[in-house]
Amino acid sequence: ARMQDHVRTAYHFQPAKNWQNDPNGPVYYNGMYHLFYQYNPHGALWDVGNLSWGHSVSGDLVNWAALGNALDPTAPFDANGCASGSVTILPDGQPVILYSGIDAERRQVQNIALPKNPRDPLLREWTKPSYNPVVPLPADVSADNFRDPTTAWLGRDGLWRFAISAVATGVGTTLVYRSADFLRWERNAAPLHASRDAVMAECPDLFPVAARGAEGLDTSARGPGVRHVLKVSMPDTLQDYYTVGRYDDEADTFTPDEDVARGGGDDDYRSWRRIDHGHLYASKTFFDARKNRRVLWAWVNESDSEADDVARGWSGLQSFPRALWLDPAGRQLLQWPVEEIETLRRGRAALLGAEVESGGLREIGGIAGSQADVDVVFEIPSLERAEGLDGNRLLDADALCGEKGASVQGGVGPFGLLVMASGDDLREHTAVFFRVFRLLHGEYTVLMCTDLTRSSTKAGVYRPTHGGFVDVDIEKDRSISLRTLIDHSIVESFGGGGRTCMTARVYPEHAATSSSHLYVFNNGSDAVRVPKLEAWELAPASVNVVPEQEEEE
Ligand code: DQQ
Repeated sequence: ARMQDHVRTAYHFQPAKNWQNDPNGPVYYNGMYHLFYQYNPHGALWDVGNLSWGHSVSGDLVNWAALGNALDPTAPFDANGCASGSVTILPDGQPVILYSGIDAERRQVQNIALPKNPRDPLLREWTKPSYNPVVPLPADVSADNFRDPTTAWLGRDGLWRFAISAVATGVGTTLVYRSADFLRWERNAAPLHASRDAVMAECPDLFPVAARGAEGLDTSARGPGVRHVLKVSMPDTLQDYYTVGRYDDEADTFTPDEDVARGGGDDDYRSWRRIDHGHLYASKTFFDARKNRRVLWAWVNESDSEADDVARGWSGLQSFPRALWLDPAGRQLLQWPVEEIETLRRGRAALLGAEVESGGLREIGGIAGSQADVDVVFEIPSLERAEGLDGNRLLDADALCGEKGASVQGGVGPFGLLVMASGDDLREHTAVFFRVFRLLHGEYTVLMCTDLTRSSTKAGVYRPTHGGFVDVDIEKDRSISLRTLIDHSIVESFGGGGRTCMTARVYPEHAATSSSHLYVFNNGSDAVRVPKLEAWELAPASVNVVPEQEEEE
């Protein structure tokens, strides 16, 4: 029998074993959800020569059945790895994979793959046509900087387009290719977007959002009432950035909305908004026609040591799938765990109309704290004692959360949750909390933090403080909500109704032998009210469970 693995999650997507990274080709097809993912079938660590596409299917985005690999590096055009890519459903219902191969000469090229048997409802086997690559490496693009094609969309001229990351003549750029038949592709002279940076932005995603309402749109949607989001992943900061803007569907260019460009200007992705202010990368969305929503997946890697990953035999999670849409003001995305998570809810604990005094700590008992879904609203009776903040610290949320951690007494806040806490003495705990500041000109701002400094007593674990401001009008609202999903070694938090999201990895040692606790705390100077707190224990989902007899290969 295998040793109990207290780091393994209960309802997050993981293969049964080995390394996974980027989500690839998520799609709703023929009544089923598919998730492909970057997978090393040979071990728990990253290995560029061993990039395959793992493949699982689900009826509900919660329970997953593992299928055989969809792609392995077997052909001359992907001999050194099948890197990231997407799935597009053609108008006749035919799904197509578009992916980056690292070819026998180590050039990055773009390939397609088709279902071997189009009548197989599970799309188990994929064929890579021998005429690949469909897009060879362009002359002005460096060999190792041309990858991660998006889901394609159809223009009003009847041509397909996809976007892809490249470094072209030394400039980090997102290119657009067009095709009438999905086989012969031509590059648009103008890039979709370029930065002055020499760093390649990975895993681009361009998708439409409705100007109003939470409904998602098909990737080819256009017309009045449709706006677009461009998202990229930056390998130097390991963060995903996005901005809302205008996509010109004739010129195939994207212009960020001016009021969204923050700090460095719109050609520096790092000044854009963040998909998540914690530990999350390589996100990718798809349109879910079953529920008319757009859903985001993302890779959440480990932050303990490689030796630990090898000992456990696996590495990497996918974030819990999130529905996303534009906030009513049109400036930012709202993200929220897909509602199917509620099918896992079992025991419930609640606080209704409680007051948490200055220095207060209240346990939310009666449910398993290591597998929980917490939904809480904090009401702020007075902003009078808010701490002052210099405006230049607004670009510095991580550091600010470091200086003003959960145990540093403040004015309005810190208040929030302590999760994955050891019950005895709180020796180990992870704090997710808010702190309200008053800026010099009198406006208020809300900082959200996930403080990992006491998340684990184990040596060699990365324990940062994650921070982000929450774009709400606290003076008007006088309350702020927090939703937190806890799953053994991952804590995903959604502040202000999904305006600011924060994912963290935690490795508490107490969880190996004892249960984890959940608390509400307030280290501000005044009491805060908790008009509503509901917490549910979540049952384990069935995620890629391998039948006993198949376990040894
Ligand atoms: N990982 C993939 C690349 C992508 C990077 C390879 C992002 O295609 O650019 O596994 O994590």
